[in-house]
Amino acid sequence: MARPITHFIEYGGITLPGLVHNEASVRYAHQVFQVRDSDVFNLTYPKSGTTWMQEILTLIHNNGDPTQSQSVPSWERVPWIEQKTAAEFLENRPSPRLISSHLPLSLFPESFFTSQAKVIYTVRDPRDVCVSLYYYAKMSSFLEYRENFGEFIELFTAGKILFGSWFDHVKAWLTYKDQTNFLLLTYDELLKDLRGSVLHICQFLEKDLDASAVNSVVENASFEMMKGNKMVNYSLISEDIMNHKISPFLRKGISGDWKNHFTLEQSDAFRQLYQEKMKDVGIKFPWDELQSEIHQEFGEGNDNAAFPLS
Ligand code: PPS
Repeated sequence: MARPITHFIEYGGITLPGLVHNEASVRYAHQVFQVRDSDVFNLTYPKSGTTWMQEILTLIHNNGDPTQSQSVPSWERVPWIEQKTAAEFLENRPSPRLISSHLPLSLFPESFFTSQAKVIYTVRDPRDVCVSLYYYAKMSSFLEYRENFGEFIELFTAGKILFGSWFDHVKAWLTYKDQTNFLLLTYDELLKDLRGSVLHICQFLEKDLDASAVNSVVENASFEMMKGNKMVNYSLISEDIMNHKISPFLRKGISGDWKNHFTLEQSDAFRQLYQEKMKDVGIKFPWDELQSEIHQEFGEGNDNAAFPLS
């Protein structure tokens, strides 16, 4: 079946899908939106854990009570400021507002920079982001897609993809890492220790949850629970926009799936690009180590998947 014609908009040097954005909506986020000191931002490059954090923040906000998570779609509870519906969802909402955004630093609301609002920035291994985005582009009708994964990696590394380059996004936001209103998390640490991460987020937000509330956050924000929750698994969206039979939105929910998709040649090329682009960042991510492991473990010229598939 032919994919419907995809419509994109350009704003401030990045490309966004026209289905939920237009120039006015991004300009509104950038120049008009009034940030409040009590706002909490869930900030990510796409496919890095946005939906997961929407769920975690909603549950923390509700002291572990899952009623809202199970009755209101995630994109209404923690809406994106850059989307067309932002003003409708956010302007009259009582504080504290929970807000999502994929915007790069350069397009973030101007009013944020004089506010005390808090930002949680979740970063994921860019190779896993690329794989997740590949399947998302495949199942959705509004994104740039290439069936050939090598060609898709090229789109991704060139930043010719929604919200521009992963490298530019992450590097710019990491300049904020030492600010007291900025919490840097990785998808990997959420996976490894969800409870510890929830406690860390609660501390950052100055939210004092008792043990049973924390248990409920952890339980309801698990991959299995979210996969079964139609308010967060995107099954409410019509099939011609997102076809979950092609690939579910909540697909695998793991770290390292890139090893099943990148050839050694592709992973070597990516590692070189990564090292070059990220050399001045001054921060170590869990996936930085893996990059050199691969190089040691596999000689050049092996064009099978970088790790055994088992
Ligand atoms: S989007 O479209 O930008 O909002 O996507 P985003 O939510 O950032 O990323 C989707 C990926 O996050 C995974 N996910 C989770 N992983 C583990 N546990 C939980 N609870 C969870 N919730 C969402 C989701 O499965 C996508 O990753 P992949 O690798 O495609 O499975």
